Amino acid sequence: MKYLLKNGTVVSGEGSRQADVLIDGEKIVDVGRNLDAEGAEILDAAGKLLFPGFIDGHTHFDLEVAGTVTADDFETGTKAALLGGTTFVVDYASQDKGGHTLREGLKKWHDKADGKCSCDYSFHMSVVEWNPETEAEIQDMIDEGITSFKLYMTYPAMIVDDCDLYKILKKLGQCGCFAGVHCENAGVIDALIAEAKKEGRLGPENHPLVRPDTMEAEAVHRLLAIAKEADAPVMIVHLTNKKAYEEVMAARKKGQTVYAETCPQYLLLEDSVYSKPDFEGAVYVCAPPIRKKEDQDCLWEALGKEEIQTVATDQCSFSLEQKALGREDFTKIPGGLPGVQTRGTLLYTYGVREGKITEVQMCKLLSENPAKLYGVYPRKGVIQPGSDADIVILDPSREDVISAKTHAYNTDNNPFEGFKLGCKIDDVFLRGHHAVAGGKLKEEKLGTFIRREKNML
Ligand code: DUC
Ligand code: ZN
Repeated sequence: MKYLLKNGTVVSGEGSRQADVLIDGEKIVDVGRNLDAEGAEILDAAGKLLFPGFIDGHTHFDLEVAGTVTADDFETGTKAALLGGTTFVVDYASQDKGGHTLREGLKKWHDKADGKCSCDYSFHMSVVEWNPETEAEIQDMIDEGITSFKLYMTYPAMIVDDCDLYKILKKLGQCGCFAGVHCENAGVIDALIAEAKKEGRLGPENHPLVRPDTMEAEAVHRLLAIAKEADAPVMIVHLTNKKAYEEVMAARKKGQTVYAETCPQYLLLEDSVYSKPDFEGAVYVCAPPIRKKEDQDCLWEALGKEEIQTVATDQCSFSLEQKALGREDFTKIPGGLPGVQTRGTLLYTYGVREGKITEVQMCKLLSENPAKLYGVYPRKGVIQPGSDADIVILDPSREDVISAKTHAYNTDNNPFEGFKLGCKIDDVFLRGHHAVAGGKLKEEKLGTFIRREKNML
């Protein structure tokens, strides 16, 4: 099928320009002025922005958390993603503790995802145990197209200690790969939880108090010291606050390669949400928690200065019934929130329209940088001849409001409920398929597993 997108503004990491885009089959074949193509279906994109398909490097679909499983699996989750302009997700697969292999983890995630996805997909691999077999499997993962990894400094089922952290980072660095690391100080958080419970403080308003910014910053500092010793690049995933940001900047000043990711919830929500009445604070329970206004301001400023490389979502959704598992004890609330459907429209509305970032920077944050970091550039992340025809058409003249009543997630709550949007995404192309048209999903389950190269940012 051929499509000609006429008169839109094509956005890239270098700039925006008025151009037509010709799609033939799965690929973009031409970008330029006054293009013509016999037999092509023509779409008028005048007044609209054409972004390369958004890439979300941080999702959790079909994941077991706190004795339950995320409300969105790869089927519902990738539909919501595509409706929001995300054409490629990199979900977190995981090894299990107790002598299990990375290969078993990868198979498990392929079983969850294959044949179910409506956008393209890949996996990072979470390493939770380190031994000679796991070490040998790193190359196996790379051969399977899994070129990025994840490490946790918190959560009993996932945590690796500093000794293993050093060894794993060193190995990954030697292989030309990097890990995204969840940075929170597990020991102090455990102590703060024990104190809260002893004092009978069991509501969701205690969640941010037991996972303070200082304990994220401490873990970032420690991680970066270990990474320096291991001579390895790392990414801080879901960076939430000013103190942790300052640790990143201090390490970079000393010459370290440190990438940073943040998420819309840390840019747009404040920790007062945890004190909402009637247990509504549970909706916002995620780790690390939502922080304060000064942290938001710091993150926006960092985005404007291009000190943060990508905005992902940490998509991890639960129904209110699932959140209620922690009604008597906030530590039992399954942690996570949905976000894949609204990342682009939120970033455009509250970032670009408010002058905090430019549309070019938005393109870098959502498309170009993640494509490079996750080794799929220039196949993805750019609108140019030869690239996959993954294209988001964003209309800046439309308005919308986020609501759980209309969203595509398999949940009855949305942390951005009531947020006004100053744009709309009505059309999305996935590898040349006009999969979202008129704001509706027209073609499902076209997603393919993408084998990735190594980081090229
Ligand atoms: N944080 C969450 O809130 N949920 C899933 C994983 C994570 O790191
Ligand atoms: Zn996560």
